[in-house]
Amino acid sequence: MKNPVPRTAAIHDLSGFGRTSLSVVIPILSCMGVQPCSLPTAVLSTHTGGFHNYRFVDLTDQMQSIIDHWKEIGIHFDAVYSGFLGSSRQIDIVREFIGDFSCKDQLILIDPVLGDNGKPYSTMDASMIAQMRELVKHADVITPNFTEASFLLGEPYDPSISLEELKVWTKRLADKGPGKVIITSVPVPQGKHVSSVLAYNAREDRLWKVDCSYIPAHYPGTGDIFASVIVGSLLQGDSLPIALDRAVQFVSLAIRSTFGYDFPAREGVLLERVLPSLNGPVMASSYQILE
Ligand code: PXL
Repeated sequence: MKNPVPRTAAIHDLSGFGRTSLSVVIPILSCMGVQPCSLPTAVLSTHTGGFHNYRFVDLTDQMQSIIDHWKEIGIHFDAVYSGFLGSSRQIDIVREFIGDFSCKDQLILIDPVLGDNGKPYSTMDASMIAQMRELVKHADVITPNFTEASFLLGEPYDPSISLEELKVWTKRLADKGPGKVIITSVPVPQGKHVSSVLAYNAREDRLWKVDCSYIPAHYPGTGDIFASVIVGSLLQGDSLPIALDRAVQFVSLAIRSTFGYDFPAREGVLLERVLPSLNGPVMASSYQILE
């Protein structure tokens, strides 16, 4: 039976303070008319970006038990969406989950949360990066940032990379399995105040780019917000370039609405202020077709 509202498994941590992971995934998906079913990977007092002495309760053992119950009641998911994973074992669990809950026309989006600005997050290690390289083979869509793309490909992090080389990166990532590859926070060497998002659709051999004006502030959680809008948009039936546009516009609006307030960036963007805009029509379209 078809779900009256599209339903996604949302496999992320729950960080109580700081607007990342499930704290942003749930409101965004609900707002976009998608039912998020949370499979929490860990509970943290705060996310790990900019907070010290955070508490981290690993839920690896509980995850399997929750999944077993979901299997017993036979839940059908229109999408499986994973983000921050807390341990190597969890990466295996997500791979098994994808196999066990697989069904026709399902969307599998893996956001390979590993690091940013050239560095892995404090909870990541080399074996988790190696396993993530395996996990992404099972996705339809992946949304690494530029740092994560370099980790997945085993390439050095070099912000002076050329667009030609980046095009090769998107295709090499697609060769691993995902038909759609979106790389965010791509540096633009000649543009001081812009970064780009690239998206490649392997089936159509088509590449899109959206430029974003750069604001000199870094807010944790924007990658989770971006990927959540992509999930919501694709489940609403949008094309890849429109999903890309909507996600870029929403993240830009969230950052612009936040910048200028005098509070610590580690608290994240003021999501609550901009959430209603997700229900508006797609206003502007700024994607460029590169190939
Ligand atoms: O937004 C990515 C993310 C998710 N979950 C946790 C994090 C981070 C990034 O810092 O620390 C716990």
